[in-house]
Amino acid sequence: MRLFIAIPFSDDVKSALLDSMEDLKAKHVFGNYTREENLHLTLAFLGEFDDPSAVIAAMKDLSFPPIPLTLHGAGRFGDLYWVGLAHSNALLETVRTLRRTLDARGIRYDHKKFKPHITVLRRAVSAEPVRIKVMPASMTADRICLMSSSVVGGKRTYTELFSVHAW
Ligand code: 2AM
Repeated sequence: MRLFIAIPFSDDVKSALLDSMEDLKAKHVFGNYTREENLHLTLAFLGEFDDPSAVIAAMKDLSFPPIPLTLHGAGRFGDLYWVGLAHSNALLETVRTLRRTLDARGIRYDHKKFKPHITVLRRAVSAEPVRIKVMPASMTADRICLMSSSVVGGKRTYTELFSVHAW
């Protein structure tokens, strides 16, 4: 199964992200918008991995603080639009600890440098470059989740398999 580890968002943060998407739609930017229930912040992408219990065991070893998150900035990776986050030492330190824990257990993941971003639109098409409006929103993340990703009825669907809580 296709797995990743992510932080889920509060209703306030999701609502601010939906506002950004509505603003892009109003500016005639077309493409594959992220569905509200799929909004998340990925901390580690494991990809195809057939033993979620090994990942769950690794996550049980994890100790991390509550993580303050504030939406801040936005940008594009090619035709992918994202909303960013204000710098958070707690977030960066937690990702470091998570990756060390996965390494210690020999669990493979995508080692690309962590660039905190929330994808709001894929395969964007617009007549001209558009700035993404970011609405103010903050939360404190106190949960990290193991997610599986599959296509159900033609829709990309994320399912929470397990979660660990902040100290
Ligand atoms: P993205 O939003 O930038 O595509 C599920 O696919 C989650 O894992 C998404 O948040 C996705 O980021 C992230 N991810 C990170 N590395 C990935 C990779 N190599 N392939 C697919 N998804 C990846």
